[in-house]
Amino acid sequence: MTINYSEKIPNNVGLADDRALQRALEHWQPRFLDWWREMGPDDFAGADVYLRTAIGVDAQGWANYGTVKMPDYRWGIFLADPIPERTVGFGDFFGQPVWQQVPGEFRSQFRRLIVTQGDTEPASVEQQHLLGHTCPSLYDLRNLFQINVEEGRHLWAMVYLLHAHFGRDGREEAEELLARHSGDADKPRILGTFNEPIEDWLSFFCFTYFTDRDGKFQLKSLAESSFDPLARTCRFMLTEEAHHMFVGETGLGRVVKRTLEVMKETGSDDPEAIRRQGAVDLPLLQRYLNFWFSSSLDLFGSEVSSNAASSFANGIKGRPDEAAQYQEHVCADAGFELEVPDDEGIKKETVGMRNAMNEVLRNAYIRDCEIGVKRWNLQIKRAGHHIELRLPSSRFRRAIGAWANVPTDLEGKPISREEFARRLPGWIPSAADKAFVKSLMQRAVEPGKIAAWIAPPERGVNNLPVDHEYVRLN
Ligand code: BYC
Repeated sequence: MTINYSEKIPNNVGLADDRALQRALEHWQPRFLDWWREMGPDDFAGADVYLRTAIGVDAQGWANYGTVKMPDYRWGIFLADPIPERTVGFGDFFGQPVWQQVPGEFRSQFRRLIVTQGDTEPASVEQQHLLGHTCPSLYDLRNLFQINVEEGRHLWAMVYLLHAHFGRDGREEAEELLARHSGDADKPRILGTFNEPIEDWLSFFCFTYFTDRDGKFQLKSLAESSFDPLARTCRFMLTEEAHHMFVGETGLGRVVKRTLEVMKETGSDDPEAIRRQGAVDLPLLQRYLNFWFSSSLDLFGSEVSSNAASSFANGIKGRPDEAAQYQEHVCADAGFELEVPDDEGIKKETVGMRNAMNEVLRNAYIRDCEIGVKRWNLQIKRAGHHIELRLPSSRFRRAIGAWANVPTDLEGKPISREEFARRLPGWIPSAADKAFVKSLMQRAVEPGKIAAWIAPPERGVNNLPVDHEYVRLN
């Protein structure tokens, strides 16, 4: 297959003049398309979808909007503009010029991080494979597909780095990114949350709220990297990522809005009464939040991590907004106080700051997650109810790190294993909850029509009306 580079693959990495990169991509691109057809949105290859496509890195005009069939989407490769005379912003090489090539001694560490980042992108597309069939509106269907094609582009972004900077190993890793699959018993995706099924749109909105937000924090940390092509790639990815979190936050806000309308209509906050009207009761929503938040917390890794310490020391992965948010960028002697489990329950322990970088990121992430929850609670309060949605403790239901498999309640208080097993079904979605949510997932595909469990969006996409035919099903 011959590729017309500037036409087919919008890029600012000089692809037309780089034979080695062309050869690697020529080999990989048909495999990517096979993967997309098999694992991407099921059944919508012929649909005309109103999508934005990244065409450059100019803040004013970085994307085009237009109607596209998804397999014809132009997955491009972009690096944000270089920062002149950029220097290493943290760790042992602080203040030295950044690197345009990967230093040999850090090669495997960089490869591991780029592969882990790359692995999540196609994983999320796989998780969302069937959702199109049960979309609550054409507006939502379009947003799902927008996210899917952009996750595809984020995979391209990581594959570009592997092909351009990691030689044969990189090419092999790029193939493997298409060979592992979400939830596959033999070849699962690398990180836990990306093997969780997303079978309904409530999960999809939780995933885009919580899990895409992990993406924001990880990408911001990698955007600080001393390996400049990685930093610039991630900086540009963040432009697209913002929309994914917007879909999550407004999606959950619209669910809350509809539930409040039903509570008003029925004059009751009884979950059964709300369910009879085909809406999501708030305790049910709370259980979904508990599930996806606790799973996404694991994505930051262990509280104490020698990998994180050496990534920071070597200038490989920093903290989000390192220059603006932190005073001290070397962190060689600083300590960090952690709460860890012990026989008595909880004890405090001080570890080296560099070893605690995963926890530093997790804490910043938690603060960011709280913003949306506050907004939804304001909606609830304004409607005259005293119910509050809450994020569970970061100790609750963890599978990675110091709190892995330590039974606690939602407040993070250690409890017995028996009590945990008994109460867990009331804390995360039960089989009956999931069956109920599934029963709500009736497809709405007439322009302007919205499923009964969610309020319409406040505005459409790119100044178009909400009832625009965002997807034409052919
Ligand atoms: N599940 O020292 P540890 C996104 C592994 S989301 C399974 O604790 P470390 C997106 C870890 O890999 C952002 N395994 O932590 C969102 C390591 O394994 P190896 C994705 C886990 O090394 C939505 C071992 O445990 N990007 O973009 O500091 C849609 C010990 O690790 C988990 C990144 O994560 C887990 N939850 O790792 C689409 C950035 N957590 O290597 C896209 C790249 C840890 O010993 N990754 N492990 O076999 C990283 O920066 C780091 O690898 C981690 C922390 C953040 C994962």
